[in-house]
Amino acid sequence: MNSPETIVAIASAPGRGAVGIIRVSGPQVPEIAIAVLGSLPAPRRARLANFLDAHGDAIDQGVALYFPFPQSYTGEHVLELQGHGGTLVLDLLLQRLLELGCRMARPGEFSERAFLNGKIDIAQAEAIADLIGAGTAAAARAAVRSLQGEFSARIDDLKTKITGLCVYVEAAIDFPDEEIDFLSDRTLQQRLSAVFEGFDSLSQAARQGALLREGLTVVIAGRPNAGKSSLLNKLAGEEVAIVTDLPGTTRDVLRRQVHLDGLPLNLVDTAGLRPAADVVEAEGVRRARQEIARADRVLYILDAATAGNAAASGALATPATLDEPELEGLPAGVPITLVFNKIDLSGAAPALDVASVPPRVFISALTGAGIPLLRHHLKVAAGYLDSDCGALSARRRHLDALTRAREHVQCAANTLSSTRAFELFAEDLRLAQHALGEITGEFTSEDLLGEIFGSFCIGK
Ligand SMILES: Nc1nc2c(ncn2[C@@H]2O[C@H](COP(=O)(O)OP(=O)(O)OP(=O)(O)O)[C@@H](O)[C@H]2O)c(=O)[nH]1
Ligand SMILES: [Mg+2]
Repeated sequence: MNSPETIVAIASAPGRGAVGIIRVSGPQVPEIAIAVLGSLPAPRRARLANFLDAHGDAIDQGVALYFPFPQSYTGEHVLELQGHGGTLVLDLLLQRLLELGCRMARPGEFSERAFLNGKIDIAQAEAIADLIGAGTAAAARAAVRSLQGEFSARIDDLKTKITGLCVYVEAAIDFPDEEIDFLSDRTLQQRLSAVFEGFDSLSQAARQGALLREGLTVVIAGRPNAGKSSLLNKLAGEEVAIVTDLPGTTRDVLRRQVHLDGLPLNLVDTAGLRPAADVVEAEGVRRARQEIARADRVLYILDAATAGNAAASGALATPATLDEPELEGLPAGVPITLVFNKIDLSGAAPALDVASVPPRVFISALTGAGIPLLRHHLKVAAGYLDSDCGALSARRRHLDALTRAREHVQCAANTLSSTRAFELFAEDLRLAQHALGEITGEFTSEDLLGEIFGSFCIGK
């Protein structure tokens, strides 16, 4: 499995620093270590050494670590040189290692080799990138859990349960004399529900992790002057956007990330939607619509003081009392929440009404009334759980694979009860296993590997 090429990269962050680390991995490491250090260091023991150039002069002095195959990060021979973190010194050392026959590593190539050598699976490799990129403590905890293999272990557990199910049914079907009614077979039903429970709890942990990683993109849209920018400022806790009483103040798209109890919210303020007065505003409205189409949720802001009596008073408004045409032209499929703003003027009480479609919140961006209700609503609508409920760092591709796998199991169950055709049943379960295998990297395409490791840092 080991690659014939020896790769090298600066593993520490670019720029000046106290320590600079260069990592080398591959079959030539022992001879390279002897050339650069004078002799091969004892395995896994820190050694103070001079890093030598071609003439035997020191380029730098530092700590050398040698990890012989296979007990290393990549599963190959690895040499780590920890010198001083000056850009020039590190470059000279890198040049020397290239002269000795190394080639520059691609981004993520060390981790890719770790994967190819069976040191980590793909879900763990992705968790490494997630840990490095984590924006909150909760996201970092979820990444560490996945990195330690919890996600992969739960996938394996599901696969074992599915295999058990398959074996059980095959054995039962082998005795055609005994007419088995699968619908009333307790053991089968128990096994099936164990599999579905496994899917549900894993999906929840993964969905939570994906939310922590990617956050929720919330676009604030509506008519000019409704108070969109005021709401952005309120949620951000600072004066991000210009607010004036002139309709058409905001023209550019403004973005700000805030955290809602650990959930990253990517807030987007947009130009008020109306037939534009000039080309600049027209462009602003075009961009606003573009953002709306990409949103995870749209907060559609209405001026409660003018949005119709029933609605504005906070009474249960029928859809007819709303200015419905206003919502036309918003893309179907993007979840919307109607936010009735300026209740300090309309006199309505702060309220959250999730029974209506779309849900409604009554707030004042000026006084802050109702803002806690809005925050609560955003968390609930996203399916975000406040407490650290064992979230596992996950990506959309994982969620997608979990959904497909669950559907295959459901299909298998349906097949069994309607046709008793074991071959079809087994085939559906095989497809489910395959979808689960995609998560850990049992079945991966070159493209996927390139996509995953290509987004890593150099030297990782
Ligand atoms: N009384 C009251 N005034 C508000 C409230 N929210 C916003 N305003 C005022 O309404 C006016 C417009 O607010 P903006 O936040 O600029 O509205 P906008 O929707 O961003 O407007 P455009 O950028 O022009 O589309 C300003 O004068 C705000 O002070 C509110 O809750 N109560
Ligand atoms: Mg604005």
